[in-house]
Amino acid sequence: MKPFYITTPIYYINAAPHIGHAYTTIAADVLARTLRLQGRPVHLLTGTDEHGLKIEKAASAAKLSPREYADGVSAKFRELWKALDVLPDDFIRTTEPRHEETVRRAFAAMIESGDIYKGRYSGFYCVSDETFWTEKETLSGPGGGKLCPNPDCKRPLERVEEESYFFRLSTYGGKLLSHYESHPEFLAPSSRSSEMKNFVKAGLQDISVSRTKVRWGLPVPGDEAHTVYVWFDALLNYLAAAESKDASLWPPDVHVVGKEIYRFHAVVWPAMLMALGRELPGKVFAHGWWTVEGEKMSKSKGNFVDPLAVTGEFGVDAFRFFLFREMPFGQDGDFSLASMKRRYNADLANDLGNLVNRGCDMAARYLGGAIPEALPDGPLLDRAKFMAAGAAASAAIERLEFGAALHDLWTAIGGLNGWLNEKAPWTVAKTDPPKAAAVISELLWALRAIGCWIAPFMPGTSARIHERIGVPKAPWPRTPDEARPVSAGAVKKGEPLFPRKA
Ligand code: ME8
Repeated sequence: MKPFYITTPIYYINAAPHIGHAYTTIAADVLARTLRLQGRPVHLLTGTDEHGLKIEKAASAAKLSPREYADGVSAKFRELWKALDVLPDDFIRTTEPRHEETVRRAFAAMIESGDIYKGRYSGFYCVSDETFWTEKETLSGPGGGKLCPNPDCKRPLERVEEESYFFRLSTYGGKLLSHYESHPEFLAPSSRSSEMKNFVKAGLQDISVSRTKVRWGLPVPGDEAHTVYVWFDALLNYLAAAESKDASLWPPDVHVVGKEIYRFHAVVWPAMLMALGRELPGKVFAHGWWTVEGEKMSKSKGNFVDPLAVTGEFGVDAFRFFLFREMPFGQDGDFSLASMKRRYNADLANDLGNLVNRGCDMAARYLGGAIPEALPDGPLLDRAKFMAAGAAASAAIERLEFGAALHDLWTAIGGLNGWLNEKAPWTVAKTDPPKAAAVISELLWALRAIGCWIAPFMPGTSARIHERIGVPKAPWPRTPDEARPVSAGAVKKGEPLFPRKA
């Protein structure tokens, strides 16, 4: 069976990783974990984007050679994924021979086919975005200078006048539009598709794919005065990684990217693949952006949030949870320590943590710590409805609707809390101990399922819940039967999973 191939963007290494980077990669990891729990083979790719002027400048500011600089920052990204419980199957660097070889071959093949030709570029270049702009597209700045039209950038642009290779993007408009039509799931979320379609319908220009002024890059095959434009280079990482591991991985099932790089992934990249005669990815999904305390994160404001600072205070799982609970995937949202704390206390300490604690404490007290072999006759809980929440969450994750998945799960957790208060086994125990025991064992059964369902978002917490209720390893239950209680598990009382934050 072909592994489900998921990619994140490869990250620029001109700055230390921040919560925006963590967002894309954790999203991909949540999807990967969900599919793995269902027993499907998955291949998750991430990596670092190491060529281009931006990196050359960052290296020189750090007084290092680009390669030394790249080695250091790329390693930081790898360590970050480990610290955030992200499990990539492959990590590609654009300075690796396997990547460089693919770029060289692709460039040469496209020169050969006529999809790349030599011309002269005259226009503007944004070093920060590594993006070319025509004069018409730019904004006017002070003193007649031109500014980057990306609303999140607006930095001064460099005027570029040079010989350049061009990719014949203009010839792919019709083919792209018919692909969008025949594959309605390709552009996602659907709210972003009209923007891409309109951009293509307005007419595509050929794009410059080489630079003569950038030395830190791959030489154009046969013409070393030019280096390959960093985006042409970077996009090919998805193909290079697949070809070097297992050719049957191709095509990717989903590229998860941020909205600001959607055009590269939804227009330029599929056109490049068409030129190369390769199959297109199944889906290109654009997520929204985080601001911090209402402000865009930027070097000038110095307000980048280091994910490790957040996890140091709240734990890895609370951070992974917050990212997807707080804003729907695909929309923009705001990060603040105050909202993180609010969610932590309400959803994790109160709703989930207390429920687990109550279940384990009561099991210790009324069941002697043992999980009963069989479920009570009941049903005391609407089991079908409860199980439907897990199935709905899993289906939502497959649609990359992570917020909806957590909403379903927390509705089920809220429902369990309400049900428990209504059944009040601590009171019933005084008059009808078997009935109280039945409610508690039903609760443990439900906690086992909750422990499974939260695993993609909160792998550590999932394991701790299962450990506490004496289920060392649990598969993903899709039906009540699969979620049957294990025999003779020992329930443990323990510390709160999420101690309240003052
Ligand atoms: O674009 N909120 O790399 P990158 C949410 N090298 N997501 C954010 C964010 C924020 N504030 N800031 C960044 C590149 N991201 C290229 C990709 S792929 C062939 C080449 C996300 O390091 C952003 O949306 O600038 C993107 O998905 C990812 O971080 C990488 O950004």
